[in-house]
Amino acid sequence: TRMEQMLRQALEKNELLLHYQPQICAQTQALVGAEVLVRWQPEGQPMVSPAQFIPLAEETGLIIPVGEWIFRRACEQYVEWRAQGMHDILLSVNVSPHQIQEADFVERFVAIIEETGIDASRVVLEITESLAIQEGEDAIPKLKTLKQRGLQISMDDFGTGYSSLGVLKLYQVDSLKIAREFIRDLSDDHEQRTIVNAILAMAASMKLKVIAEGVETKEQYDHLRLQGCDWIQGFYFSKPLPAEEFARFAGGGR
Ligand code: G
Ligand code: G
Ligand code: MN
Ligand code: NA
Repeated sequence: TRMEQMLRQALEKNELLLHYQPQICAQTQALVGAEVLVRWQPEGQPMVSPAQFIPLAEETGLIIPVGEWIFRRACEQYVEWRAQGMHDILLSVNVSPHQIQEADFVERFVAIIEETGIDASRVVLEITESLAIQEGEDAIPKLKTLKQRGLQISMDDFGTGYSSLGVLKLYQVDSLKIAREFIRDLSDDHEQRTIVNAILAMAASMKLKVIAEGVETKEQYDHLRLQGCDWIQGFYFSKPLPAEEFARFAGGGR
């Protein structure tokens, strides 16, 4: 398709860019991390949402070079920020199951860590549970190897799809992200509140950090903070920001 051809060229034409969404400590409101979110701005065209082009990249295999570019660029940016004096926050990068399934996934990611010089313990790989990753049982030793290199693993969109308690143990995740769907109706839906409270209690007993996504209101933030949620990500604190704006946010001493 035309869009596939365009995406194929996007890397060489330098049309991909990264935004960074602040992650905030619920108790202190200090900046604790950034989620890397890719953007595609084709020349002379409107911005294409990753919700559209990531699935296309996955179908066509382009997710491999695109995902590698994203990880390298994000690590380079992080190292640059540290040299400029930014605090040593966490850097969370979404990783597609298709990337993990590649035979040389671990080697490629380790090489990027070494080449960029980023502190591996600051890197969080956000994985999503899916049939693809369940079937590829070799994902588990791969993630284990990366954990031994110091990286952290986070389960994205927790509570949707196939994610379960067993899966958290299996992948030895360090943290989980409560899916936006559960946060949305938090203030007025008793059932959603029960689910979120149960996830928080379960995570605490498993000694997992919890980050809530899609937090847009003070009511949602207050509820999560009082229930012991560790970190908050959402428009209430900030939308995803271009690199320069993120650096300003980080320096602004929230
Ligand atoms: O940023 P936005 O909310 O529009 O992202 C939409 C979807 O695209 C989200 O599900 C997000 O996880 C995914 N996405 C954004 N950036 C990346 C990325 O760098 N890699 C992968 N694999 N998915 C991404
Ligand atoms: O699926 P994943 O969690 O990787 O994607 C995160 C997506 O959520 C990003 O595309 C980002 O733009 C979006 N997002 C982040 N904060 C909020 C929010 O507070 N509300 C809504 N509606 N979307 C958000
Ligand atoms: Mn994510
Ligand atoms: Na998510």
